Amino acid sequence: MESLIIGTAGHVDHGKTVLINALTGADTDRLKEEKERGISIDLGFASFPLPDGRQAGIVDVPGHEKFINNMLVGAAGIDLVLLVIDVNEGLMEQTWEHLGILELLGLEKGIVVLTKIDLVDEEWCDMVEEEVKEALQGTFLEDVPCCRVSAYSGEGIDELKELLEQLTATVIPRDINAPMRLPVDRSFIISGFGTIVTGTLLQGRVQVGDTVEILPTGATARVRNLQVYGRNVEEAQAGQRVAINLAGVEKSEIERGSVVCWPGYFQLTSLLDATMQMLERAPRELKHLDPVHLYLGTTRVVARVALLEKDGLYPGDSGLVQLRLSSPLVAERKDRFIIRSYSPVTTIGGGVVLDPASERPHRRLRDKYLSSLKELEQEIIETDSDKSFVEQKIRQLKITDLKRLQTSTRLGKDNLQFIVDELEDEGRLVKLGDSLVASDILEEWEKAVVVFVDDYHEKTPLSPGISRAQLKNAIPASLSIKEYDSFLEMLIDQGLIEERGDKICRAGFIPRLKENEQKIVGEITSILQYSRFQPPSVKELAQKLGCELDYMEDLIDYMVEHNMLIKIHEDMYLLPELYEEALQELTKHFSENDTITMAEYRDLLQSSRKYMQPLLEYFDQQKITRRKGDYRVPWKIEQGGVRSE
Ligand SMILES: Nc1nc2c(ncn2[C@@H]2O[C@H](COP(=O)(O)OP(=O)(O)OP(=O)(O)O)[C@@H](O)[C@H]2O)c(=O)[nH]1
Ligand SMILES: [Mg+2]
Repeated sequence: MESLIIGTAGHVDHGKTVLINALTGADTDRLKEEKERGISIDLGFASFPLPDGRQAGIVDVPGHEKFINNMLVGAAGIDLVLLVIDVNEGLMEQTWEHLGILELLGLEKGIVVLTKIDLVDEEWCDMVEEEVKEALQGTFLEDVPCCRVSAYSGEGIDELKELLEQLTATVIPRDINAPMRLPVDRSFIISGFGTIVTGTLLQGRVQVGDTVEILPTGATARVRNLQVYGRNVEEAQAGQRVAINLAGVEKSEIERGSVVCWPGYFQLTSLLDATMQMLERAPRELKHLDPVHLYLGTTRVVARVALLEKDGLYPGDSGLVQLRLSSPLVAERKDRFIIRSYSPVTTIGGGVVLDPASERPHRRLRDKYLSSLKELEQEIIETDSDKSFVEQKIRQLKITDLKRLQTSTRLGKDNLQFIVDELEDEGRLVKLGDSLVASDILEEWEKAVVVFVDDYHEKTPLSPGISRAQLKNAIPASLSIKEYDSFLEMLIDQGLIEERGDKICRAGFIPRLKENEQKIVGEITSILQYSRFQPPSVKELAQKLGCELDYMEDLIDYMVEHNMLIKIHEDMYLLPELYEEALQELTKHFSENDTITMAEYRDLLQSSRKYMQPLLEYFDQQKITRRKGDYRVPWKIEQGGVRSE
């Protein structure tokens, strides 16, 4: 069953409540004080069965300027409006104020109703209608039908019902598959039942037995009973006026302005990026960081408006703003809000939320934020698509996974997945394992890594490459190990870099020696040939050849890397041919003996204990020999893989 909400608007005493009574038979002025004073104070609700079987709810709002707060609560969540004008008075102060509010809330449909026609003649009616039509030019109610009624005589009421039926047929139904969200407009206790809340279900659906969350307190409660238009139901859907009987929650935890919603889906926010429009009729300009009253849904908080692109917003102006709230509320992208000046309290403007979870206070006039917010604004105005919003969030977060993105965008999981897939297909984002990065940001990182590696090679041409840990500094974002590994793997796949051992180098990189270095390498080789099995240490080599120690170490590393040297120990390097010779001596010895002592080996190689110890340890390491007390035996592997003792 489709549902929708018809709102009312208009100056005090212009006949809204009596009109609703004529349409539905309900008296929406239920308070004693309302009866006594003959004016509406708080919101009233009535159900209105449309002739085609659909149900509508009608919201009666007070017209008196003192109760505009209540009107604002009622105006949130309506689908179309009856702008009620007393034909005797025409457009008055609150007619304009309500109209401005509805326009700022993005309402697009409505009917103008001239009331109390029993008190005037037709000529007067024609004249007032003419005037009203002219005055409404340029508003969302220009060229809408105008209906003349008398609630007393009943004249025009049937025509109005017919018009309503036609117009309601054009209302786009609310999304019943979105996460459930109900801004509370009333909460009260009925003895024997407990806490009851009412409101217009903005999106999604709710069933008896559901667990719901209440924000901002964060309390959870169970739906014990549900009523829609006074009837018990098992399920209520978006677009309906709903009364929920909640179990497990105190009345103090829930009040007008609270939000009843799916648990865990909605979040509180205190920082909103928005686009704001000032009313033409606003009494003065809004300055940077002016305090205001912000009305969103059924909530009202004090906020400061940071003007992001202008020094002042003048009546009729619009601009990007950041709303810094004094207490958090639930807001979603595309939510509309109204701003009233702090004191004296008058409606001055309103706008649309572009980003409900602004990451930090923006500095003014900063291009970076402005251009991205402008894009969002454009998207909302033109295509109403979530895509660019998602893309921007990904960019802001630098690297994110779906879960974090969902918290950040507040979009439904399926919807978000769909958008992410689309962005990936279009090449606008790239997946790094489970994480997402905007493709242009990834490109920047690629460039940064390449430059970093190139720079490293340039500075240390002898080094085979850079360590992974060191290379991570090239990326201007903090990546998890998993993300970093996926990123490097991608660069390796693209042929930009190569992994050699535990080092990363540019693909195809060959450490090269300069001419003078080749000469030094030659000299090192000669010295080592000459010193045979008593090679000088690296330090001694550096001294002998007049080089810096660091430099000599690089050269030696290079020679090891290129099999020009064998590293026996931190400070003992042998030329490969000498190593072979040493090995041959050992093998020869073992062909005739079962064991060898360090002294025996030393004599064989005409060396000294200082060198023999590291060399034999090296053989042990290589599993050529095995130490047994003071001597060594060959490390034999027997058939079947069992080592001999
Ligand atoms: N003659 C005549 N009087 C009407 C008609 N409709 C309303 N009235 C009178 O106008 C006065 C105000 O009517 P309400 O319906 O209470 O006006 P309202 O717009 O709800 O007023 P607020 O809620 O206070 O803003 C009452 O005294 C009604 O009796 C009508 O069609 N004909
Ligand atoms: Mg009223």
